[in-house]
Amino acid sequence: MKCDVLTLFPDILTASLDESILKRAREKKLLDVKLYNIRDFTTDVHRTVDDYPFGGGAGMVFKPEPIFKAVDFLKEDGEPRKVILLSPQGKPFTQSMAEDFAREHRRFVFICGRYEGIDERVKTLTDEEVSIGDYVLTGGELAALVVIDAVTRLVPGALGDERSVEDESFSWGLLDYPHYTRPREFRGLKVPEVLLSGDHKAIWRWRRKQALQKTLMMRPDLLEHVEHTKLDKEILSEIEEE
Ligand code: 6GU
Repeated sequence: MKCDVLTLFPDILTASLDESILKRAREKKLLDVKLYNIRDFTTDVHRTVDDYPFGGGAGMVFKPEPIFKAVDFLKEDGEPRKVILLSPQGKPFTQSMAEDFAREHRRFVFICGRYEGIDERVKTLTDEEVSIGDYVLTGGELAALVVIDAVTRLVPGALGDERSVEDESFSWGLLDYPHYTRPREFRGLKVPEVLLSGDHKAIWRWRRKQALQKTLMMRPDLLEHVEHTKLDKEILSEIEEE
């Protein structure tokens, strides 16, 4: 994944990009993130990025000029880019959107909004407006990180073990099943016997049942999108009877 991030606070992103999986992905050239400070694209002596809202009201509005200048600058090399505005008004970011982004080999530009809002004309520059959930953040930086993180771990080679992507939760459309490691017993809490049995079919079934149960309890809405196999239906009726 190649992306350019336009922000007033590049440092919010640097710490995360310099740790763990994202750091390793960058070292392996699987992830390329360039951070640009929008303030560097201002032209006045005060480096102004915001202004009062037309029509009045509280708060400031992000000016269009520096953002247009920054995007023009990025587009100079002629490489096609998908421009994404991060804002609470955007389309909800989902795992399936992350999968689409991971498949696309274009560059991405993430514009991180700030203040009470952004001049509406900036949207003429963007291909998509994306939100990471129904709550309001002080800016789009954390959202950009969330998107970069979720997409990077889907890039082949970014995780040590590729099975972890396929195995887990949302790739089944369900929440994840519980995990255990050593010791077998810790403070009186035992690891479920089936996981020690070596019976892979029984383990698979137990995990599927746990995932179905957890999803039924925490996120029943997710089950509407899951196609249940014969075994799922059998497990679900078992759950119903319990
Ligand atoms: Cl993308 N930006 C802001 N400021 N708040 C958000 C968001 C984005 N997604 C959810 N809340």
